[in-house]
Amino acid sequence: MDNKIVLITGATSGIGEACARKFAKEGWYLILNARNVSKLEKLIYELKKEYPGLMTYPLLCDVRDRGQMKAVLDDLPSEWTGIDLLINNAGLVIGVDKEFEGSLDEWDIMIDTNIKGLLAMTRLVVPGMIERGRGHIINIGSIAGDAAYPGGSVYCATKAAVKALSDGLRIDLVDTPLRVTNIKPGMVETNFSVVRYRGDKEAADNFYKGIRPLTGDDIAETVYFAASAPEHIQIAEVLLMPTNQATGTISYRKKQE
Ligand code: NDP
Ligand code: 8X3
Repeated sequence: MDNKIVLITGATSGIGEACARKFAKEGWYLILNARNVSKLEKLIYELKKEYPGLMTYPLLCDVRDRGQMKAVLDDLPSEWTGIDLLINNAGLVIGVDKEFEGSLDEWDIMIDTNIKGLLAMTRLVVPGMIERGRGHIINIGSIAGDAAYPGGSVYCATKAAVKALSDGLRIDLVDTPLRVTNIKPGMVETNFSVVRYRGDKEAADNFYKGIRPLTGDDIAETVYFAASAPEHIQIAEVLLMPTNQATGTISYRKKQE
């Protein structure tokens, strides 16, 4: 296929979905990973309606399931194997518990998704990129990886790991044409906070009250900027946040009436 191919993990919501829309608009072909078949079918239907020439390939798997991930990647038809860009986006936070009080099971889910899922996908996709002599890996890290904040220690640790894995991969690929980018957003209004507050939509909405958060589209624009930079430029990291956010813990919220 002549068009470039991007594989996006966690493509059915928020930042991943916004990336799918942006790259479709820019004429890329999409391998869209999701674990929920009906959400993925709906997204593909909408995308094809908006971009009639678009080619998509559904990559159904939970990124925590290494065996399933390998099987679906091994099954890629030959015209889809030439992946130009991997966006490791699937990720989540659950809870705001203290490190000595939270649930080990919920922490496993975060660690297995945000670290081990990203690592397994990288391990499976990057060798082909090296063989083809081209490729770019964009990891969705977070401002949370720069410093821990109250009630976020495990999530922050997973995003610090994403930074270390991005930096390590960049070092390991230094003698190749491949590029590695870590995009580190601050507050972005997606389904992320609903998951953080275990489905409590009101608590999630309150988190964004009085501040204008970033959107998935804002992040997708930044991801696309990094992906479309001239090949001799490697955008290593981007930290971006709302104008009224200064760090992971310091934000200004307008008083509500
Ligand atoms: P959303 O909850 O809106 O989207 C997360 C996506 O990841 C969903 O499509 C979800 O699928 C998918 N996903 C979660 N677990 C798995 C899994 N095991 N296998 C496959 N897919 C999975 O949140 P965001 O778009 O905000 O989050 C995307 C990334 O951005 C995450 O890595 C997050 O840590 C990061 N981030 C988010 C910020 C924010 O403020 N929103 C800020 C900084 C970083 P499903 O719908 O099936 O659950
Ligand atoms: C998400 C950003 O600061 O809400 O990674 O944890 S934050």
